[in-house]
Amino acid sequence: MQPDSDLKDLESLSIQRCQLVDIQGVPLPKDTVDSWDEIWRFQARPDDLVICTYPKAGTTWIQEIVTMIQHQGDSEKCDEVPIERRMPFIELVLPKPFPSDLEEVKKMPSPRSLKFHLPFHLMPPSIWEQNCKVIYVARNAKDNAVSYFHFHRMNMGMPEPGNWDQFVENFIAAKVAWGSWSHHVRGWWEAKDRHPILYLFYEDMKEDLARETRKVAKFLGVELSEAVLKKIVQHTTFENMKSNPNANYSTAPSFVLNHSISPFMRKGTVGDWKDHFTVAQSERLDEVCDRELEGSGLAFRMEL
Ligand code: PPS
Repeated sequence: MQPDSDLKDLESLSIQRCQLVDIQGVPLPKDTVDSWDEIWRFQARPDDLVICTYPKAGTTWIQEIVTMIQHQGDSEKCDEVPIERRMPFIELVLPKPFPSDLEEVKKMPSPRSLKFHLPFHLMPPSIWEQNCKVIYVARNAKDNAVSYFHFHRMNMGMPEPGNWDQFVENFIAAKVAWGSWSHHVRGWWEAKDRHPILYLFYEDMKEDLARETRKVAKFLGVELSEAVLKKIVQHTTFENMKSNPNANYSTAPSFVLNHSISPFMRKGTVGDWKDHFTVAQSERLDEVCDRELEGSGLAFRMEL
């Protein structure tokens, strides 16, 4: 969202790890909560496309797929703007003097694509008043937690994660930014029958990217030839996105994201949780998820 010159000026700054403050039972970064009235009053337009996930569930991946679909597989056009500046992240409010996407988004021409991580009940009501299309991606809780842990290590604006054992306790207790994983995936799952929401799973995308990309194109009302579909799938594999500076967050300010601690594009797999969770941690998270997802019909694959 910000012009390059603005970001370069900011390179001399540093950032502090944020504090979390509860809003309607969901811990969010303090600066987000301080701007909550403005976020809640966010004015959507009917042709806005919304992308929402629990953090680390595949946002960047679906953003790149959507942009490729919007540009009919033209990868140069897709990556004209680095991913972190392509779609405003509405509830991310950085401390001053960092610029806020909330201001920039008002000036953006339509149609806009917008990024959120909010649980369903905290989404600005105008999204539903304007009947915006939403793509939601969910990822199994354990891989999601592992990815979130490493993201906390490398993102200097996130709360201090502590070690894995400490982080996983906070994750299970929903004491992490954006709150409970199970409330998030369930809230959106139940909302999908009342609103134009395409609900995707990270594991399905790993299993068959072409099939899931076709679903996205259909939802967006875009016709794709088989040749274009092939280009999109090729461009959005983990390996290709990892080596693409406009999709791998390497152009984001380095004082915020430190890729030498852990790269943003880390592993991109299903089942990495097995190398992190103890049996006891795994069973405790299963127990919480089973209880909180009971009766929802939601099921996640933990391996492929
Ligand atoms: S964020 O910060 O919340 O926007 O992060 P998000 O993009 O949601 O999640 C990052 C994780 O998604 C993985 N990723 C991918 N996996 C497979 N294929 C592709 N193309 C892809 N692109 C991003 C990324 O590697 C992070 O997962 P982990 O498990 O940490 O590798």
